Amino acid sequence: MPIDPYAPYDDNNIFARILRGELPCKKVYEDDFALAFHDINPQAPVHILVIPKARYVSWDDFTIHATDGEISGFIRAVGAVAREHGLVEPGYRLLANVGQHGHQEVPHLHVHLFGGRQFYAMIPQ
Ligand code: DGP
Repeated sequence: MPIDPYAPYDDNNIFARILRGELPCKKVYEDDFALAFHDINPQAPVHILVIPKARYVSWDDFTIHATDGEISGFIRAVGAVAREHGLVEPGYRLLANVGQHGHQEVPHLHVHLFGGRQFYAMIPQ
């Protein structure tokens, strides 16, 4: 079920539990601002989720309430993960689902990083 974009942050969401080390993940990157790990249900040869360490429900919440340091730290982390996986030259795709129409299922901001193959139509018809 897509999340309610107006709900307060849920400290028991699955990514909060991964951040606290209560649930495992296949970690590929970590710094002060972000954690990145393989998606449990990969949609491409490379499918990594990058999440901020701080408590933000969505891209909307993040871009309203995060500090400039948190925003720049998180966005730089996304770029670093792509570089570390050799995705810059062949290219890659970023996706952030937001709320009901975006079909966001986990209520902790995450950016999907897809790579390792050619992509075509941006939105399936
Ligand atoms: P979204 O629809 O944008 O909220 O995508 C949520 C993604 O999170 C989806 O691709 C599957 C992934 N996911 C859900 N639960 C887990 C988990 O426990 N571990 C990992 N690694 N990924 C998860």
